[in-house]
Amino acid sequence: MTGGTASPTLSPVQRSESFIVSLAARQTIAEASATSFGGVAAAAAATASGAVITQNFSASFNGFVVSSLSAEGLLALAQNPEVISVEPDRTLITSQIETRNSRGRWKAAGRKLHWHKRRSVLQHQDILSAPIQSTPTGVARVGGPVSGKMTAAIAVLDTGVGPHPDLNIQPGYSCLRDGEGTDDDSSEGHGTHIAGSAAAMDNDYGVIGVSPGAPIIPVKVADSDGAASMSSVLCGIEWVLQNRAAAVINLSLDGAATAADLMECNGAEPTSVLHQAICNANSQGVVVTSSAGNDANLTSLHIPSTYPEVISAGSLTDYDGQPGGIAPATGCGNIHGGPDDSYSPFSNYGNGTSLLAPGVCINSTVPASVDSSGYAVLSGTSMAAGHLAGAVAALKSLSPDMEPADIKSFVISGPPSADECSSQALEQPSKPHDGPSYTVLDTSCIH
Ligand SMILES: [Ca+2]
Ligand SMILES: [Ca+2]
Repeated sequence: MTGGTASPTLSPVQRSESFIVSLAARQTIAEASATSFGGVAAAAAATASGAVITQNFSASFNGFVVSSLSAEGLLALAQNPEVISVEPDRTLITSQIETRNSRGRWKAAGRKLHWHKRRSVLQHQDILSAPIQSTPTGVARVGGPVSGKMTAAIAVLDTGVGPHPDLNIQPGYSCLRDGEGTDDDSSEGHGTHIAGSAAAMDNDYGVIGVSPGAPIIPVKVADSDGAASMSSVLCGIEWVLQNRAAAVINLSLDGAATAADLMECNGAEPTSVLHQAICNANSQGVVVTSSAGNDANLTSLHIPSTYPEVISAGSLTDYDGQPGGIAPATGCGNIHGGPDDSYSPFSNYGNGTSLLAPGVCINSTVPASVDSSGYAVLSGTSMAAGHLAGAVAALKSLSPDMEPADIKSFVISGPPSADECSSQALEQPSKPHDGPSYTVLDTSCIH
């Protein structure tokens, strides 16, 4: 719903419990509270609706989240000239589809390790046996871990991350306000698994990520079922930008695109608040990566992957960490990944898909509450995004001043022409759907 004089349709949005209000850029939050919203608040009070501002935003976008808004208050807000848009809060879900625990797979158990911190429910698991470090197929398939000091932090806006000793987890933030902190309490270990593909540490146990040991900033925006409200996702982006907490934000989340989502940032017609927030993150040098989604349909119908300012990963099926398509399609669990080195059948495709990265039968870190070994196999475009986020963090670590648009160009098309790597032939696997082909993530020219 846009502001101005147009009469909004109230029926669809009245079902929302809260609304996200975007204000004109020149308007500060204080001014909004004192003037524009004061008028609305008065209207709300007049109808005894008890509208409450629950979150304020200034770094990701200019605006607030309001709850308990009456129909009259909503109408007044939408017609307020300082209000750019009012959109109902909506829900995104995590983009992971399959799991298989790795319990029992690791017979060459090596050293013992301690979890650095434990949730109370894990306290009986004081010491765990961990496997000797191996390079997961997905990390090998994209060219292996990048060498160098990985200093660029990755904010994983997800179900939480860890605890996990094979990850360099730094203090983060929970937008859920559930008192549970930033540990990953999802049944699959979704956020933790993504963090491992991106940045598991190079040590003598477990796995190694694309950007080994890069700081992981857990930002919990999704509940244990993998559902994230739009306001929580915005809260996470706001926190990262306010605190300059990370160089990369990964959103392995998927929601349905609306007409507003397809509008340009800062254009004549307002775009969605999430889109504007991601553009604003870009303008502050923060790269946003995402999953294309697992619906086997058009990426352009999904957020955040449809936004041009996001780098989004579709899923490549690979079973052996090597190109060539010679590995048997044994798969894992019940996943139908299709043949080796092909576009995964479940992956979204088409415009908005930036590139492909491995997303089938990926072994990575999970909390001990998911698997006592600390490692498990998952599939989905979420996992593809984990590899992509790691590659972007490696680029930002080695070239801190590189702009988000240049990083997107690099990971899709290879380095600039002046680079010694520029003549590399970027692999384009056959496509199962109508539409363009995509290159496969390749770390070999990140140095
Ligand atoms: Ca490791
Ligand atoms: Ca292969």
